[in-house]
Amino acid sequence: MRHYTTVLSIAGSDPSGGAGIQADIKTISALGCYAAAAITALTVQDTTGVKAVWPVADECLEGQIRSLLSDLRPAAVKTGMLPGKRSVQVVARVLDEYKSRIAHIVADPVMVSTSGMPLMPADAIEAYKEELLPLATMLTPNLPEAEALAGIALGSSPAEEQLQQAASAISGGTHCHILIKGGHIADGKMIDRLYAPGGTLLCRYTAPAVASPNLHGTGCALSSAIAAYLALGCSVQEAAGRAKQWLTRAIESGADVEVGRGSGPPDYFFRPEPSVKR
Ligand code: PXL
Repeated sequence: MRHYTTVLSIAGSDPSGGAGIQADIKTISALGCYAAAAITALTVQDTTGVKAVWPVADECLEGQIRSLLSDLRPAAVKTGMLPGKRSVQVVARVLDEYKSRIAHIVADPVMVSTSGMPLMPADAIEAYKEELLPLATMLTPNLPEAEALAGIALGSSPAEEQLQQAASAISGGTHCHILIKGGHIADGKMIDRLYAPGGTLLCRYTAPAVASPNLHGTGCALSSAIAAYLALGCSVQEAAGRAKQWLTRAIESGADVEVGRGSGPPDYFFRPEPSVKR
């Protein structure tokens, strides 16, 4: 029997197809893996922004994940939008039960949409740090998310030591690597920094800045691509590097494509990989 390399995304739905679970499914598929998806919330949204968020019932969320994990064997799990403290706890509890069967969890701490809609309430942050983070291989905060998780003010252009302190405060005593994304750092350099558990800087990733209005879903896509590359056997450092390279090319390819009236997504399928290696 042949097998797909399966990646499970646990995230919110973006019906415009740019971010959330739709971005995750496209990314995971484009990288040659099999995408399974458990939905944490429905959003009302188009390319101009998020209009409303409807969390799914905790029982429904738990049922989806439990059912998938007892049937499929995902090599990696990615978590995205978790719309409340209870959903963080439900996801963490079920993943903890199945952790011996899941090689990697990549946690994207989605807090606010690009259009400014809060996607995770403040009271969920402690549960996120205490219950989900210890299960994860990698966390992928942007600057405001790193600030909220670390409880350290970073401003818009933090020094290297401040970022390192934040990574150290977030990962604490866990085994979780922290990838602080550079998109919100006001130095124009777009450097992503990967820190080992404990906060030692492992790698700085740079990519040519691409001028594109179509950046909707790039955070979701990056964490899904990292999960896919980990599932395919890459090291943490290699997975983060390859994911950024792939995303940069997807952004370049989608830069002049119009999708709706607002911010469109990158071109996830600029170069799809086959899903079964022969
Ligand atoms: O990009 C963060 C994000 C994640 N998940 C869902 C979203 C968004 C942003 O709009 O809608 C479902």
